[in-house]
Amino acid sequence: MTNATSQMVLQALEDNTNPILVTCHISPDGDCIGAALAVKHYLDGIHQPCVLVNDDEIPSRYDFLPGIEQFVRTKDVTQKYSVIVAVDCADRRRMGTVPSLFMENHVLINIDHHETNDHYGHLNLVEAQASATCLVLYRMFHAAGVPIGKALAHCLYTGIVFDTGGFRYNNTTPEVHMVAADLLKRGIEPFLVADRVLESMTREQAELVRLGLATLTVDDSGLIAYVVVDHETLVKSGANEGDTEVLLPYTRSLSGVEVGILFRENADGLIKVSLRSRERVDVSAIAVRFGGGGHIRAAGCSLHDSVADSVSQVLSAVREAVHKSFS
Ligand SMILES: [Mn+2]
Repeated sequence: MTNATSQMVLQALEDNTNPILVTCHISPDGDCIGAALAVKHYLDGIHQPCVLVNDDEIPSRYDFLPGIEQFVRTKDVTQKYSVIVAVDCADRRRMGTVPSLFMENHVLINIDHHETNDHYGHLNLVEAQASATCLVLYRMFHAAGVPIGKALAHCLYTGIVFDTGGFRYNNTTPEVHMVAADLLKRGIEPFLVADRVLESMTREQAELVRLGLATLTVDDSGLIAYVVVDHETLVKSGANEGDTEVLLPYTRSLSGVEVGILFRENADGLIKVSLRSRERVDVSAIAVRFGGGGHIRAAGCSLHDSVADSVSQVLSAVREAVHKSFS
């Protein structure tokens, strides 16, 4: 069934005669960036012109990826496109304003691995049991005998490293290691990927950690920890909005903590919430209640409230979920 869909996706891309828009989600991460670039390298291989578009700036830690310089911001694109490939986006909203670049009669190909994916595409290659969108792409390329060169392998490997937390999360399946081994054979540099994706921190990010940790709060149960970064703090640190993710490990990693939460306020006053759980709580179910989505152990949502109200609303939902899981 899935195999049939992946064949249809490849067929649609091969038969296409129009420029293709490839996009991934707002606040782009390693899996979506790796997946979008992997699609680009595939399209290069079959001589199909494409453009890589995202609302947001691509974090500089991904500068080592081949083709990264081809990403453009939505606001800088004037043309409209009739063929779109969206990767790692659970729903249309995750694309931000990119859909404003779609022609009225467009074909949208949705390639993803989120349980909450609502099959918004005309073709939907959604494999919720896959550990990363890059793994969904690997399966598709591998099954079809698409040649996987070094550049393509580097992009796929990056997504897998990112979404498995460097082969540490519980989505690190035997398949993940077998695919990683196959990608390593293509001459990629695993140290480079691990260093840039998992280890490196800019001075601004370190400053953000210093300021952000001053807000680290563990609730009375000891099961929930959170950090709050208001816009003023973000500006003071000199870091970008996307950099705030560096604070997340300090919440869930605390001994005994089940759910870690990061609240951050953007320039428009929108409160973005990232949720991570350790073993029991389904944080995607919590995110969905606030109009967001994600995975069981990693999810996110946004609130149009004040910082204090957003914190209190999300905390009460998390407390309820934690209480259920531990009673
Ligand atoms: Mn992903």
